[in-house]
This record gives sequence, structure tokens and C-alpha cells, in this order.
Amino acid sequence: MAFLQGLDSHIVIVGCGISGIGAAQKLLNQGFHNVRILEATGRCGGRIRTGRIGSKTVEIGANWIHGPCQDNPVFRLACRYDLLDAASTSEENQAVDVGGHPPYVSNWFSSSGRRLDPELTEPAAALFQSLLLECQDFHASGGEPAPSVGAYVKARAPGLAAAEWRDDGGAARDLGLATMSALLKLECSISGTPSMDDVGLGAFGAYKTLPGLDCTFPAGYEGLIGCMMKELPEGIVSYNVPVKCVHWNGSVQRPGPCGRAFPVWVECENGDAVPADHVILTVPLGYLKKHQKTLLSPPLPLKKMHCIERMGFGTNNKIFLEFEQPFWDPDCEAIHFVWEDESALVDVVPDVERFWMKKLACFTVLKPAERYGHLLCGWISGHESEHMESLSEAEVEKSVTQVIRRFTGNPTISPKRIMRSQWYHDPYTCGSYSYLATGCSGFDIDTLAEPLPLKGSRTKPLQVLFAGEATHDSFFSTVHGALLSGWREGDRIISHYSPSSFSVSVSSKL
Ligand code: 6YU
Repeated sequence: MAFLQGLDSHIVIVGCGISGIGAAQKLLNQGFHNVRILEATGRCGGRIRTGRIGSKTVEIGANWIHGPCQDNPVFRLACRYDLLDAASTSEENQAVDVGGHPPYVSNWFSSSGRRLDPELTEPAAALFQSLLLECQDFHASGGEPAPSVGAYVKARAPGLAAAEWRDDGGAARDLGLATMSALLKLECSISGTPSMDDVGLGAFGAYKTLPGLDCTFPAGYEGLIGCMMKELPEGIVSYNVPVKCVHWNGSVQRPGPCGRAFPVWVECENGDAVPADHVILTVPLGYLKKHQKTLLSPPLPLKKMHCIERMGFGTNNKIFLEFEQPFWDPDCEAIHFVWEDESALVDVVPDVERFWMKKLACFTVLKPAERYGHLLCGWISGHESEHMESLSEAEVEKSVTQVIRRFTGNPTISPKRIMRSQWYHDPYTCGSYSYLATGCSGFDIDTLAEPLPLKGSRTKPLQVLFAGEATHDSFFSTVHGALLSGWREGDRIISHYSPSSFSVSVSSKL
């Protein structure tokens, strides 16, 4: 009986990224019929965004299914909708367990305009990888000897490099360390942080990888969103409706539909006020950081505010460059740029305005060439990336072209097209994805995910629930983490009205 009444409850989901869509999917499948999604922009998908450069389809946001195996719900959905190629869905691909992908076949160039010998770069890459593995272990073992991943790597690398290149003199050692600087910058992009000095050492291993060789959507990640949206009722999403404030705890007293009082009223920028029994907030952590003081009334409890401040949310942007001819080898998967003056292990550029492009240390080669031609995706994180966003596309093109000419020693190379993402200046994202910053732990993620009112309150439970990638304790920063978080909060409401299933379904774990 309570469950049947629950089906009439009014549920508002704020944000139509994959977590919001996932939450709606769960609730509608269980028979909840008063579900509405309010989306600030004119499109669904949020940080899943497919675009075009010339005639080529590229991902402006999420790129890969990380860990495409049966335990990954995004992979299962993509298979169900038949969106992947045969190689990605094969049993062999699902079984490979190497943390995403084996080391890329790489071409290394240095700032003095020469190709670097794999005999130098391969040991440097192996040393760097071993240091990252050491960092991950502190999560289980505790007692971390440094506050951050950056501090640990920067302290350990010089000694390891001195031992590795003890017979080759200082020049090889310094170049080995400069190579590690390039990898540290790439790691900033992967973790979505300005510097690895900002990533907590003890928390680094909290992020879990799934088996399976990372794969892409041949026709674009947004195809997944399109398929999921087709299964939702038409008109469920109100587009171009930014939410201004969620008034909860009965702070707005006015009759809603059928004269009933509602514990929550959602105030929109356009002046609309939408009543709700439950609101699922899926706005990115970057947006929360910027607007947490005004997005809720009464404001968030202090413990939630503090954890939103503590948790990390950084910028990782892409710069796509299309060339008539490749300057890389046919089998090359990644191109790295090593600044020879960076043997002190550097992952932050001191004079951002002049030298932001020094942070752009890696380009992935889009494959297969038959589909993409000669297309590179450069990765740039941090404040350097945020500054890049403020420049015109022509200015970005000029700076990047100069760097490529310098590193390749070829003064005539020019990209024929360029396109970059601008996630920091996206007003409804304010960056790219979350990371566990220094001083943070999985408890912060749990606190962020805790619904309002907090436990122990006597007011109506589950008024405001929190989903989105940053609320998943082991898959934060990913699409599958976001989807699972949406399902989790959908399940939380479902279970509220049918308590027997609570312990089974309200779990963010696989
Ligand atoms: C993945 C990948 N990937 C690259 C880049 C980016 C991200 N990710 P959404 O933001 O989607 O939705 C919220 C909605 O809310 C949105 O539509 C807003 O408009 C709306 N909204 C906001 N405010 C509102 C308001 N006031 N009113 C109404 N609506 C409002 N993930 O699996 N594979 O390759 C990448 C990548 C450049 C930017 C990625 C990747 C992250 C995912 O894109 C992201 O998690 C989800 O899409 C988020 O969905 P959502 O629903 O939560 O929010 C050790 C260790 C390290 C840990 N990190 C390892 C790295 C793993 C991540 N790798 C990423 C790499 C790339 C390249």
C-alpha cells in the first residue's frame, strides 16, 4: 500500500547527464510516474558530448568505456544497444586486466627538436609506472609517507633515476627525469587535477579499475545517451531550465497540486517553482563548489559544505589537431613532448600566461586512420588548461603549432584544423571531473552522497538526494560511476517505499 502511494510522489531530477537519466530510468521502470528532469542547457548528456572536426566525429567530453566488461553497466548498455564494434565486445578484450590499456606505442620528441631514443624513454616510463603503483598501495596499507602523489613521486624519482642511469652520467639521468615530468603532466590530465601535488597519496588507490581494454563508441558516445533517452517518456525533460535554488525542509509553505503541501520547492531561473517530494541533484561537483551557498535553502549542513570544499574537481581539456600528413610513425599511439629543462620533475608551469603550452605534454593518435585520417588529441589539465580556454582558437593554434615545429624540428608543419574543449568555462560544469584531493578520503564521497535531511532528523526523509560521478566511492570521474550513482539514488527512493529491498538495492558497489 505504502509503495503504491509512493508511486504518486513527485520527483524532480536536476541535470540530464547520464546520472540523471539513470535515476529516471530506475524510477520509471518501478512505476513512479511523476518524474521530471530539469536541465539547464538545451541538450542531454552533460559531459558525454560528441562533436565534429571537419568531417570526423570526436568526443569533446568522455572518451572511453573504462574497463569494458560485464561488471561495467555502461558496457552492458552499449552492448544491448549494439553500439560497439566486435573487437571491443570480444571475450578476449573483456578479459585483459591491465588497468585500462597496455603502455602506448609512443613517439617521444624533445624541446631541442630531436626524437628521443626508446632506450631512454622506456626505462623512464617503467620507473614512473612503478612509482604510481607504489602510490596506489598506500590506500590499503595506510601510513602514507607524503601528503600527495606528487610529493611522493618527486621525492622518490631522483634516487631511482640516479640508480638507473648511474653509468651514463648526469645528462641521461636528467633527460630521464624530464621524461618523467612529461608523464607527471599526463597523469594530471588522467586524474583531472592541476598538479599531482593536489592528489591525496592515501586516497589515490581508492579509484578502482575494471578488467577490459578501454574502448570507444565508433559513432560517438552520445549514441548511448540517445538510446537511453528513447526509453524515457517524451517530454520528461525540460530543457534550458537552470535550477536556481532548491528550497527544502518545508521552507516554502504554499499549496502544490491538489492543494497538497510539499517538503521541497525547486525554484528555476525562469521564475518557475516546481513542487517535489524528492529532488535528486546531479549537478557536477564543480558547479556545487561554485554555487553551494545559494543552491540550497536552508543551506547545506556544514559537514557537507566542508567536504565539497575539500574534494577536488579539476579541468582536463582536449585540443584536436588535424594534419594533411602524419609526423609520427604508422604504429604510434601516443606522442610525448619532453622539455629538457624539466629534470626537477615539474607538473605546474610557473608563468601560465606565457608558457601554458608547456603543460600540453601528450597527444593521442586517433585510430583507425581510415576513420580519422591524421588526427591528434592533445591533453591539457590545470590552470594552464583554464588559461588556454580564455584564448581565441587562432591564438591556441599559433602557440601549439610553434611548439610542434620546435619539438619535431620541422619549421613548416601546420595543422589544417584545430578544435578545443572549454570545460572550465562551461557554466554548468565548471571543470571536467573529480579527484580525491589531499586531506580527502572515501568518507568525503560518502558524506557528499548522504541525502538530506541528514540521519537523525525528524523531518520528512529523502528530500534532497545526491548523484553524479563525484558521489561514487570507487568509480568517481567516470561515466559508469555516474550511471551507478543515478541508479543508486533511484533505488534509494524505491527502497524508501518498499523497505524490504533496501539493503540489496541501495548499493553503489557492483
Ligand atoms: C569516462 C572517459 N573522459 C574527458 C573529459 C570530461 C569528462 N569523463 P554531467 O555533468 O554529465 O551531468 C550534469 C548535468 O547537470 C549537466 O547536463 C548540466 O548541464 C546539468 N546542470 C548543472 N547545473 C544545473 C542547474 N543549475 N540546473 C539544471 N541543470 C544543471 N569518463 O568514463 N571515460 O574517457 C572520460 C572525460 C574531457 C569532461 C570525462 C570520462 C568523465 C565523465 O564524462 C563524467 O564522469 C560523466 O559523464 C558525468 O556524468 P554526470 O551525470 O555525473 O554529470 C588513480 C586515479 C585517478 C582517477 N581518475 C581516473 C581517470 C578516469 C576518468 N577519465 C577520464 C578521461 C576522459 C578522457
